[in-house]
Amino acid sequence: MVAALALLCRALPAGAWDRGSLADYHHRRAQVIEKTGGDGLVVLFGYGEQDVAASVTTFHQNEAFYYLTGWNEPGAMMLLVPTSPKTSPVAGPPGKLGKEMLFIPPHDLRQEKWTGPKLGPDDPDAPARTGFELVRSTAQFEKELREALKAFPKIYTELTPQPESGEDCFQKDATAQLRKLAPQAELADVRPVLTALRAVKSPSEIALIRKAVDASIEAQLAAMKAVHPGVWEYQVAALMKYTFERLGCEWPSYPPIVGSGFYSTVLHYDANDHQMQDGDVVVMDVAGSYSGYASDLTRTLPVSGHFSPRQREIYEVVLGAQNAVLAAAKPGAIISGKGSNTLVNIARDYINAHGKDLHGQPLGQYFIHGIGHSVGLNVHDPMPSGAPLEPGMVVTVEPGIYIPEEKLGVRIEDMILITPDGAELLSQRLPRDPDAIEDAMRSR
Ligand SMILES: [Mn+2]
Repeated sequence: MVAALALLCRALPAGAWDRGSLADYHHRRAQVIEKTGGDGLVVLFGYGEQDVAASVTTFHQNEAFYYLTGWNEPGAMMLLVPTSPKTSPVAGPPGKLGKEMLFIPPHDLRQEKWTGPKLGPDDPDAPARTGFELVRSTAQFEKELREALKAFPKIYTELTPQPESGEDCFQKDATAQLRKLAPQAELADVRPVLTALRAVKSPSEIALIRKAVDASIEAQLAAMKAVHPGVWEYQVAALMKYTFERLGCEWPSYPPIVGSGFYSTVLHYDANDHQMQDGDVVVMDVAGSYSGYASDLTRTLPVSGHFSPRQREIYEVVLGAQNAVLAAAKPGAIISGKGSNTLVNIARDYINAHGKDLHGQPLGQYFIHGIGHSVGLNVHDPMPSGAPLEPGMVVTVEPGIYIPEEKLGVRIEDMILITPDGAELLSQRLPRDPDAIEDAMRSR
């Protein structure tokens, strides 16, 4: 185990935030201009310290802003100007990216004693470090916006909040600020374009997701060795966070859920404050993010190290449903929505056809959530609803059965990458089979 960790440490430099190639972000900006038709400016605001309560938590960037800039410091803005047949500001065939500007706060040397050295807009290496040819002070944003509006009286910006990011007031405030600066401009929502782009991952994004998954697999394996009667749920959650963070993840992708006994049936239980009892199962929905990219994995273990016959029966129904969905996951398949052959229906049909509750009723009624979701910069990444799967999409497959009457909840959650002819199980290395799970627990 120690040797395996040492190997992984070499493969995953701890604490390194990997932005990959800055050309990738430039390419995305060019795509946004093309997909919006190039008939307007694109303006996005990054989060400020106050938007993420930076006094109590680590700063994390507005995901839409990060997706297009790779810029991870507070208080920044982005302005994209398309080319225009007119000479101003950038001549060229319409619909292409003409000018791209990043605005960052000017140096505040007194504050930098607290925050450490920051990049300033006038630093000679600002373009090289940001990938923007034009880096300006935030104080110049208004002037540059007014200039650009002369050629394009339309602005694409975020008009809908990002609910998956826990956003509350940020988007409203940003829109109000823009309306004040450009009262004559027509505002259009850039979110549908960003949602479509973000749903299909680039090779560099997939590489980061693999790192998040690999570190989270190690956390799940460590938990398999640590679970036994008398251990507290929070102790397992702490071990899992420790494990993926020491492998370079910066934070949990969502509040860790470690629920045993009755709490294995509570979907968003995150108090993790019960002691595990012999004879119960424990659901561990815990995973970390690597360089901003999330992962999402769940395993269900018998606390004693051995599934009871009833626990194994229910576990195998969930596993069978997951295998049925994995076999059906390929380009063109639909996660949920209209039509009978969606992935969620495949799972529900399987569950209904196998096993019964204590009253002789089918088990489908105990599968009470969706079968999967997109994963990327957010653990519930935006994805056009009802859209068919495409190569490059990364989604979870997570059937579950929750029977409170039996204090028995089972969820098995893995992540897949859609490939041209099927799907790759990214979390292949993490045991799913009940015998393999018991083996992994026995080697503790
Ligand atoms: Mn999930």
